[in-house]
Amino acid sequence: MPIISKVLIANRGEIALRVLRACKELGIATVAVHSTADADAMHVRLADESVCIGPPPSRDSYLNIHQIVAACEITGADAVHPGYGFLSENAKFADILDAHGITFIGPTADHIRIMGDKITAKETAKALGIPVVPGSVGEVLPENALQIAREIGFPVLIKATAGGGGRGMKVARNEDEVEEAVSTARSEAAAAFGNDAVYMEKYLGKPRHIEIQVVGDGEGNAIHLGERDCSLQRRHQKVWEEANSPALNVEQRMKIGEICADAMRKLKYRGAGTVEFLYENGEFYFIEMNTRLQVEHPITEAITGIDLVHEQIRVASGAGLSVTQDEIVFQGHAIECRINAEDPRTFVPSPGTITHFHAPGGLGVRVDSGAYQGYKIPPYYDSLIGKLIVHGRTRVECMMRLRRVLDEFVIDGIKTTLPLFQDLINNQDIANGDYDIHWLENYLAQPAE
Ligand code: MV4
Repeated sequence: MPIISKVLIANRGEIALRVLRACKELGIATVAVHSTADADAMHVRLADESVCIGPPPSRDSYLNIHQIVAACEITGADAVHPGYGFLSENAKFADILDAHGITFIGPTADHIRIMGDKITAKETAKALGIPVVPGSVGEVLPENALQIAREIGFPVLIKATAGGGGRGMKVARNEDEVEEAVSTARSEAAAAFGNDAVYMEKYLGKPRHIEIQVVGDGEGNAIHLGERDCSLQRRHQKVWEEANSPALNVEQRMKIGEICADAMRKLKYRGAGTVEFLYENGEFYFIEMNTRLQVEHPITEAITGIDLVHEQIRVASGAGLSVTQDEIVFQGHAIECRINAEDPRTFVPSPGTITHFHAPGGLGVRVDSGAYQGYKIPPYYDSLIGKLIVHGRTRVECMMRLRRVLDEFVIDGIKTTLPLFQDLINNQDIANGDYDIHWLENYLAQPAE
C-alpha cells in the first residue's frame, strides 16, 4: 500500500488551492510548484513548501515532467496530484512517476491511454455496456467513408481519435460533403495531434451535454455521484454547470449512473472520472471519458457532501472509497459559474491587477479562487480566476441565492464574466432549464439588450 505523507501539486490557480485544502484536512504535507510568473500566487503561499520549476510558458514549467520529478526528489514528496489540464491526462507522466516510485493520484497509465484514444474509448465503453452514439466501428478510411456515412444516415460528424473536447470535428450534411469533410478532418488531425485517424458518428442536432461523475478504487469497487449538466458553453469552454440536470428525473439519473458505475467496476477503474454523454430525446449517447478531476466537480460535492479530492487520495493510497453507493444521498441543487478574467461578451482575456476583491458568503455559497486584492493575473495561462458554487434545497432556491450572491461579488481592475451571469440569472430559458449545447452561443449572437 503506497503511503502518502507529502503531496506535490503539479498545478496552479484555484485547483492547486483546492487540492492543497484536501491534503491539509487529511494531515498530508504539501509541496507547491510554480513558474517564475506565479511566485506571488496563493497556492504557493499556502503550501508547506514550494519549488520554482521554470519560466512562464507552461511547456517549460507546469508541463515539464523532468522538473516536476526533480521537485519531488528534492522535497521528498511521495505522491503527485495533477489537478486538471496540464499533465493530468498524460499517460507518460503517470508511467514516469511510477518508475520513480512516486504515486500518481489518478488512474493507471493504461486507463489514461485507453480513454485518450477516442476510438478505443468508445469501443471500451460499448463493450462495458454504456450506450454510445451510433457510428463507425473503429477508424474511417477515405475509401470507405461514403459507404459508412450512408449506413449511419445524414448528417454525420467526423472526429479525430486523438482529439476530444471538440477539436478536429467536421460535419457532413449529405453525400457530396463526405469526401472533403473526411480529408479535411484527417489533415487537421495529422497537423494538430500527429495522428490522422478519424471516426464517424451520427450528428446529433440539439443535445444537452450531461456527464456522470464516477470514482473507483482500482479493485472492482466503484460509485457514481450523479450527473452534471454542462450544456451552457461557448467554443467548448463551459460557462455554467448544474447538478442535477434540469432535464433528468430520479429514475433516469440512477439508471445511467448505475450503468457507468458498473462499467467502472468491470474496468477496475481507479480514481475519479467523468463519463460524458450527449442527451437527446430521452436517450444517452457516450462521447468521451475524462480520467481526471474536473473543473466543475464542486457542484457534485455540494449535492452529495462527498469530497472528491479526499476520495482520490484515499483510492490512490489503497485505502478504498469512504462510501458505498447506497450511502450516497443527493440533496438539493447546485450551480457553478466560472469566473474568467475575460470580457463578458467577447471572452477576450483581460489579465492585469485586481484592485478590489470581495467574495460573497452565506449559507450554500462556495468560492474556489486563488485571487485576492492586489493579485496580478499573469497573461500566460487559462483565464479562469475563480468558481462560484451555490447550493440550495431546490433549483428555484439555488437560483434565488445565486442572484443575491452575484450582487455581492466584487472584482475590480479587470474585466470578468460576472456580468454575463447577472444576465443569465434573469433569463427565462435559464429559469426554465430549457437549453441545449447551442443555447449560449445563440444567445451571445443576439445584440445585448
Ligand atoms: C458530437 C455532437 C453532435 N453529435 N457528437 C464536442 C466536444 C466533444 N467532446 C464532442 N462534441 C460534440 N460531439 C455527435 N455525434 C456535438 C458536439 C458538440 C458539443 C458537445 C458537448 C458540449 C458542447 C458541444 C458544442 C458543440 C458540439
